[in-house]
Amino acid sequence: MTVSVHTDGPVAFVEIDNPPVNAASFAVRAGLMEALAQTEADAAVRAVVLLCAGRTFVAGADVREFGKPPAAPLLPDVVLALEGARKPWIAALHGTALGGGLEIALGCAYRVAVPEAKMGLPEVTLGLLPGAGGTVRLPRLVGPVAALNIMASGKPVGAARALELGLIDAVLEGDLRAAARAFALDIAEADKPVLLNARDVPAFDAEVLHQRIAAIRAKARGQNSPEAVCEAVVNATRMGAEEALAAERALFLRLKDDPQSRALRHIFFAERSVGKSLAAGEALPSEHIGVVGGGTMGAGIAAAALLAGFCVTMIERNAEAVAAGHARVVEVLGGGLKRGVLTEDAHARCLEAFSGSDEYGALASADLVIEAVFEYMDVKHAVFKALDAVVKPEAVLATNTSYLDVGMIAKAVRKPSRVIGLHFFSPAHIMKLLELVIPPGADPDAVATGAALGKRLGKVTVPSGVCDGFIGNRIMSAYRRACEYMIEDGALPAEVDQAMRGFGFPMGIFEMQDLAGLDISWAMRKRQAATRDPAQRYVDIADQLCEQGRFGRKTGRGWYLYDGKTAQVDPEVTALIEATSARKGITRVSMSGDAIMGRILDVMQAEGRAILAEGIAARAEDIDVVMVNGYGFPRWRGGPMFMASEGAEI
Ligand code: 3H9
Repeated sequence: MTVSVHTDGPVAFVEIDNPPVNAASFAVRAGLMEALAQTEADAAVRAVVLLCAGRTFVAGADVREFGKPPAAPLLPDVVLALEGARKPWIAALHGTALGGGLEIALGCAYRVAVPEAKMGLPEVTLGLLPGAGGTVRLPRLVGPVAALNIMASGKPVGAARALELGLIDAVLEGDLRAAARAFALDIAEADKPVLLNARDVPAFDAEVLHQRIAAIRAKARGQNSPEAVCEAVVNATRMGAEEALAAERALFLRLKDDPQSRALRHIFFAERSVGKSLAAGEALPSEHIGVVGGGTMGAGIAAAALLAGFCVTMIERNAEAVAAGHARVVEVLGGGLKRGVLTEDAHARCLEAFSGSDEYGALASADLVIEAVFEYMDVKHAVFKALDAVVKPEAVLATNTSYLDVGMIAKAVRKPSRVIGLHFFSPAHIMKLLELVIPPGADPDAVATGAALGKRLGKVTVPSGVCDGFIGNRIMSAYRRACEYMIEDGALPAEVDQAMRGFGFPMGIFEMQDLAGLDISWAMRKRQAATRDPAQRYVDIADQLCEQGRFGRKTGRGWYLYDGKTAQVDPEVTALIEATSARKGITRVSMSGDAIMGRILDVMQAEGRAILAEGIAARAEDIDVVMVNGYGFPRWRGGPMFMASEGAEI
């Protein structure tokens, strides 16, 4: 039974059991209606406790049902029916009461929760708004400003904060069932609280609400759901409940069929299914992680591992480099403490679990070592040879290379099958994406160990085969090249960047290069010059900038001129670009923003198709997950391959 009723004296327990996350699918909705009828009809029942089996209270509507025709009873009607019960219902929350789950709880007369429970309305992250009365009931319960913050951010609040806000009535310690029963007996004889729908919105500061709405609109960058959330909250403050519920329903239905929501749902499921088809291997237990290299990347990886509870040993060439690497990690952890994402205790534990050394022997007990040194094959080989001499025979060895052949690197060790690639993105303790690079012949246990590490670090871990740049950097190289062609053919960097921002990227490719620094890729291009195919078109504008010492933001000049953090178009760069086109005999033709972005998208999709055909990515969805989580592709567009499959236009 998906929903069962069990009576214990005057208290009835209605329990939902719909693994994995108790989503409010058809069987749950129908079961709740039956449970309501049964408990209303049972004269012995004075109060009803609604709770869930398994790891969580209802985590939302069943998103998988959104592509199908709706089947009655619909969730808004179920919530209305619960709200109309003659007997008090008490929602007893544990895990994550999200979306439609929290809306069910809002239909109950009371809400109680265990201290660890979290509550939220994350619909906006799926391109939706709460559609089962949440936009109407939450503002009436906690006030419109707090309700707007919860709905527009999509972020859950903890039980303590929920109690402060008045979202729940009590935090219950100990066994939830027993504590909720005691709560039910306490309130069974009291008058039922006034229905949320019958209440007025509490007094609020209209100016504050308008400022919040303006800030949300400014941040939405083309997304429709934040705007709909704002509209619904304003409705809740101006309309009676019935009218506001009808308006919410209309907004919800419009958003459900909006391509933005389809795209966000696509990414939601793509992220959860990525890597599931990997060959079965057994992850080796890992507690001690080694990191070779204490630069920005190595320090970020070390910090990420410490934050996830690992012991970390960092290796550098000499005592001075060890100290510098150590300082970088300490700085990252200190930042976490300052921002409040780390408690004092957790911060102290991280520092205690961290050590540095200039002796590879310190890695003798490491279960997994990640190398993050310079991108030169001979340097990598030296590191892997040194590791091979000291680590346990079963330890997994990983390289964080961004583009070198992982199979070639593996040749430095006696058992190459234990070598994999773990390609992190900078800053490694923040960026969600991890490419798990699998060279031919890799041991499935080593691969499973890398995947398990990614999971524990909270990363979205995407398997990739070996090729130049793997999935993400290979696609980025392709569209960067296309952008260089476009500036030689007639567009200007600011026009390309503007087109990308307009599409939804947080920044354009040229701004991004200025931020990262132009010198590293310049050095790489110089190394590759001898092997470059002379027949292939080559744009040397970036080289010319570097020759003038224009390395990007850090030198105050790159593709743009910088005054502090503000980028300005530099007429000298424009002149240099125009002179280059003239030197090559190219008649410059200007391009519209749509034409620029259309070209970028075409190139991304063509490279994505090649990556799939070569088996570098297992699925088109994986490419979308990479582009969205590592390269700023707007999530609400679903990724380049999703756009291609939908025939979507810019
Ligand atoms: C909504 O409620 C609309 C209403 O306002 C109005 C209605 C009219 N549906 O993430 P995990 C699956 S919109 C279907 O790996 P975790 C997921 O695909 C919804 N399936 O676990 C995966 O399946 P599989 C608002 C769902 O412990 C499995 O559950 N709610 C749903 O890391 C485990 O997921 C949300 O947006 C769903 N709603 O995290 C909450 N949710 O095993 C979305 C999960 O086959 N969910 N699945 O791969 C989450 O944020 C996380 O899943 C949660 C658990 C925090 C609950």
